[in-house]
Amino acid sequence: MVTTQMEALDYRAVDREQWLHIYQQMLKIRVFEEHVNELYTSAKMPGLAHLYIGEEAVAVGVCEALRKDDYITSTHRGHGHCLAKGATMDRMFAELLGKEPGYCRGKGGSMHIADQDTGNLGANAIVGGSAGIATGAAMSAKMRGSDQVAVCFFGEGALGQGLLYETMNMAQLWKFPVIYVCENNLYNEYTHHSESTAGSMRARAEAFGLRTEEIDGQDARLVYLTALRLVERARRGEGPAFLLCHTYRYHGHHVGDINRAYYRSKEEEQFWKTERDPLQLLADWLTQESLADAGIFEGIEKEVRIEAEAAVQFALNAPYPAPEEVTLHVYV
Ligand SMILES: Cc1ncc(C[n+]2csc(CCOP(=O)(O)OP(=O)(O)O)c2C)c(N)n1
Repeated sequence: MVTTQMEALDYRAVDREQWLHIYQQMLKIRVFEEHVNELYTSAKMPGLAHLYIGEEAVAVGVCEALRKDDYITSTHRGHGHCLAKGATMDRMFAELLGKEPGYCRGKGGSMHIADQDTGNLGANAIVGGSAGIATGAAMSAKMRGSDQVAVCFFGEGALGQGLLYETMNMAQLWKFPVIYVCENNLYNEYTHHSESTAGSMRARAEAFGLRTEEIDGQDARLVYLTALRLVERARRGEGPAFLLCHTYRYHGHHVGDINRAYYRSKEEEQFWKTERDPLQLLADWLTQESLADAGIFEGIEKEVRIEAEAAVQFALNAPYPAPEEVTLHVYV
């Protein structure tokens, strides 16, 4: 894995509370999604969901570098991005269960969560579809003279979508404050990226002159500090960037993808879970640096689990939207 500029990053310049907050945010995503899996397998959740477990350091590292009024756009695998940008678990669960207090009044579901209050312009089930939305938001920020930044999250499968290159070209020409964050979790559905994506991933963005960083997406410290630099640079008007993060999804492409042996091995999954887990890596480092101990992690976990269980109950007990609302907020 290529790690650019790592030597120049000073982890110790960030205070302990911020690292613990990053750990807590990652754990929140993991616990949220464990509940999503449980809700799906116990037939309480309609539709399906694409779990983000294993990739938490990317969403949290990047979103922690953003302000509340900055924008993000997300993907079909978007729960982590929404939570990291400030969505609350109760309204997220409600949305997934199709309930009225959900972020889109239960009409969006897992793949279409948007939340204007936290700058989340929406998850998007169309692979690569949100590149235009994020780039447009960055263009708007520039035209309004605000110093907001937009982040476009997408999987490496979106590198096959032409829209991404049209928008990168425009963003670089007009110096839009947008950061394209590619989460390379190795697979596009059930196909390894090497079978669908020719050449170099980073060279695609470099060809347009975008500032490009390629990093270990399992190291939350590295993601956070690299994202901070790119965000500050974009805020100063120095233009867009491409952040390529190498990561891994622990679960299947979606919750129903149980038997994965035909496209990846159990050994590979085990390796990432035991050797490259983003929560464990951060916890180990904090412990080694004497910044935290087992008691602190236990306390955080207890808090997160209590919050998640209350949020699930809230969503299960929440009402469905009234049938007469079916065309409300629907545009043609
Ligand atoms: C335009 C488009 N083509 C195909 C699909 C079907 N599809 C859904 S997810 C997916 C794979 C996406 O892979 P990647 O972008 O790497 O994201 P990941 O699922 O790995 O997070 C595909 C092909 C789609 N949703 N949109």
